[in-house]
Amino acid sequence: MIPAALLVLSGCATTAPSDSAPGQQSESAPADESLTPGENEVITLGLKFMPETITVPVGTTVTWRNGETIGHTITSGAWGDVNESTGLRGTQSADGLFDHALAPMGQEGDTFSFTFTEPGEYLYFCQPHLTMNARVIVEG
Ligand SMILES: [Cu+2]
Repeated sequence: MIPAALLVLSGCATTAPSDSAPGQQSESAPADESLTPGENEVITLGLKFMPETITVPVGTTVTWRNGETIGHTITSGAWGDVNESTGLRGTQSADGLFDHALAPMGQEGDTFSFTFTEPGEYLYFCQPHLTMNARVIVEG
């Protein structure tokens, strides 16, 4: 169990200087808090959408924010045949409602917003990353 203890110690050490993030963004939230999705917000992190299912009232603008330094896409359309052990989807079919190339965190274009004006279930995915499969449920 010594390795686990070392991991805990190093984790504490790396979280300490989180207040000194470069001030490109006007919000002064601590770094760890900035990786927590806000209301009507989805963050891309660890090749996942967080949360993977978000439920909002009709007329809501949902914002996606990149939480890591690689690009993603926010591509509307059905996905399926997700492998239970790997999380990789087997099928995808873009439907053209929205398709945004999300820039890496900290770069221009690292957020994307879309307003849902009709109730329904909207599936979307990230084109290059087969683990990134999510949905927006819009309640009327
Ligand atoms: Cu991605």
